[in-house]
Amino acid sequence: MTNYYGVQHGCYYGYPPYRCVPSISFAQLEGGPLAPGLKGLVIFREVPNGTEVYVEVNGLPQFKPAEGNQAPIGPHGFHLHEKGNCEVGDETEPFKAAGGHWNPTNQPHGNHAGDFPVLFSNNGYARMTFFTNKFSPQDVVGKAVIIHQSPDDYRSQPSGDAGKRLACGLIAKYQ
Ligand SMILES: [Cu+2]
Repeated sequence: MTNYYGVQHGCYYGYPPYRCVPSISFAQLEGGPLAPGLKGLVIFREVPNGTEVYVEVNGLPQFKPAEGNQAPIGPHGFHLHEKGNCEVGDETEPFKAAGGHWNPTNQPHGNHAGDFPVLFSNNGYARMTFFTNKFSPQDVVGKAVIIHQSPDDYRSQPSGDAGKRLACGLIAKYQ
């Protein structure tokens, strides 16, 4: 597909450099019943050898340390889930319709393409940028981004024991 300038999508990293038109996809995060004030944006941008993921979120719940066998609230597990469906469903177990982790190469948890770093809240605000070579921005169009109540342990199978789902966002193509 060509864009307005007649340039093929995808980056050409040689010469001339202006022919680079990175593919970009994005998701708007909306909190569910467990975090109704949560709003956020995730941007997936093609960069040399992979994808840069930028996320900015407001309205995360206040941190609560672990107590007994109750997991802490925050830092927040953050993943790609396989189904692009952000229906709330059961209000006590929201966003189950998004399915499990997106795991196209059948890896153990901790190495799923959709395993992301946790989000650290700063009075409800979090921002982070990281790099992954496990997918391109187009690969994740139609998947869902989920923020969880509790941290991912990158160990429990299949999903890291990150607890309930606070927010969901459907990934769409930007360019
Ligand atoms: Cu998840």
